[in-house]
Amino acid sequence: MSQTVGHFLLERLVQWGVKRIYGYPGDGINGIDLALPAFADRLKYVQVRHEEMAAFMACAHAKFTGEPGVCLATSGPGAIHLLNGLYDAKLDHAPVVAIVGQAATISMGGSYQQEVDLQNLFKDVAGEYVTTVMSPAALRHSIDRAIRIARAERTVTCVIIPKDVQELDMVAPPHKHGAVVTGTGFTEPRVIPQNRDLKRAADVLNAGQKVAMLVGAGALRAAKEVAEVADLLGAGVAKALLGKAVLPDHHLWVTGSIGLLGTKPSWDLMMECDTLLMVGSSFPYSEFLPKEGQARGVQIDIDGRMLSLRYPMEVNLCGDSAETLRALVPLLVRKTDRSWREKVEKGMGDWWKLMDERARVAANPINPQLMFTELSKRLPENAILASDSGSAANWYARDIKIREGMMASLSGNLATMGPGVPYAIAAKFAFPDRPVFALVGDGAMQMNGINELITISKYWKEWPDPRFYVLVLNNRDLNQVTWELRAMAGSPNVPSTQTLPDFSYAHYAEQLGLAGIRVDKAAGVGAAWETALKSNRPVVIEAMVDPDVPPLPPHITLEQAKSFTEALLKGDPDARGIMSQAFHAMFPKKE
Ligand SMILES: Cc1ncc(C[n+]2csc(CCOP(=O)(O)OP(=O)(O)O)c2C)c(N)n1
Ligand SMILES: [Mg+2]
Repeated sequence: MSQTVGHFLLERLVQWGVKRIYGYPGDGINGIDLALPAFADRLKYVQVRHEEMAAFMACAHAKFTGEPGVCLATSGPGAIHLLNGLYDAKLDHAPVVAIVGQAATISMGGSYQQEVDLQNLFKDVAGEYVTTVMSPAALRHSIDRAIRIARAERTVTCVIIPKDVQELDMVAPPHKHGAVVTGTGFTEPRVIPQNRDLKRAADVLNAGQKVAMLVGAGALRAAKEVAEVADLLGAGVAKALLGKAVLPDHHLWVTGSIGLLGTKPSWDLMMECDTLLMVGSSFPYSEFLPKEGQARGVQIDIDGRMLSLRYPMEVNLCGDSAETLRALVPLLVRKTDRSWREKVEKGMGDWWKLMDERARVAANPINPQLMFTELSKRLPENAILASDSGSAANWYARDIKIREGMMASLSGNLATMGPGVPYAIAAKFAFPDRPVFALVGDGAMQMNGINELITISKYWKEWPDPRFYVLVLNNRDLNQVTWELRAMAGSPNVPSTQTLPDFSYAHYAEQLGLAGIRVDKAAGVGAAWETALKSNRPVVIEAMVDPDVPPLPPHITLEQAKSFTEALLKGDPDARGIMSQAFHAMFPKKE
């Protein structure tokens, strides 16, 4: 029986093991969409509200499962809408394949309606592989290569299919000169550095007396090995944002997040260490790493391009994190002097107490940190968390204690607003029996989240387990940037750009048939979480939080403190509230 190109495309995706596509229709992909019903039992189509969300979901699918995510959008506007989500995937090294339509081959080059130079548009974001399928015989290799390259390079690839080609009869590549004959399948290789380099690395690590480790997304599947090496080296371990789920936070030698959203113990760890072992991270802010020359460095990364990128390393090991650490273990000598690690643990013990105190500082009406510490205590087993960018990312980074078996992610390198809710949706589709949490600011909700609540209302009854929670921080402000303006630029608040219109997120959720909980008193925070966790349907928890609680960097530099004070002196309209909040946060009073 003859088969169209559109039909073969879906069949090939199934052969590659793809189970779900995130998409939005348009006449540029009708030839693909028409074939979808024939695959209903093998390929789930998730209809989103905006193509950018489809790309975020494909990205989150890749981040949470390790499999490539697939998104499908029409030509012109649909393809353009994908871009931000695709960049999120590219920057965080998540394998994502974008399939997009194009004007018909008979009209291409004719300045035709919805005709955009897609090959050029995607050239940067899908730089490793973007191709336009001009003939049915070229489809097979195009899709095979797009998926294989996305996986092998951990990046974004794109297949553009003109609409008339989608409707043509499929033709297998002929057995003749000029044909490209490809197959499916990819398995990860085992990549381990040379023995001599492992030995050099071990020598550096064995010589150190104060070893700091920094782990990122590349170490997510190497938890056991990271813990074993850290124990041998008596090291403290800081976690880059994307590596939050590498290790549970109950170990006091885990110093949590690093950087502007980091902890003081991570800062101290880096400033005082004599040796740095970095595993699977491209954490960008070098000023939070040791000063050049202070520490001897060893780095492990599967991607040779990422080595010695943030700190000049003495030994650069190109290899898989788990395999390389395992190969290092027999070469390491267990440090008998544990005083460095004990110091780290003491610092972390104090830090957790401080976090708890900061969360309990009274605010008007709710201190946002309290939402996170109260959630942290109650997080169900195997929870999956997705944070948005904004102040939520600070509290997510510092106040949520990850436990074993949990997963957590966000937009790390692009740090874009808007992925919180779509990431959580993709997590739920990938792991329908696990509880999923989106932690989102009101700006990000207004940008994307409230629209994707409609997607949740469309699909949640299909989920065998309804546990799905969206925390909205309603502060009527683009607060993270408001603080950046204050702390970095020394400018006063700019209400015309920063203040957000109010919106009733909880009521809106109810209107969609979801549960809505609005909490506006600190005393009600614990109870709000308890009620939410018992809900028989997805819940939006709208928390009325105080925009004057400062997401202070772990170490306020003199410069930042100065511009902060100047902003207040120049008549920032919120000056009094901020002043009192900053004061309490820095010098919390014991209750
Ligand atoms: C697409 C995009 N636009 C703008 C920014 C800059 N930005 C980063 S955080 C932020 C504020 C987020 O506000 P909201 O979601 O309300 O969270 P809040 O910080 O108020 O808790 C902005 C504007 C961004 N990162 N991404
Ligand atoms: Mg806000």
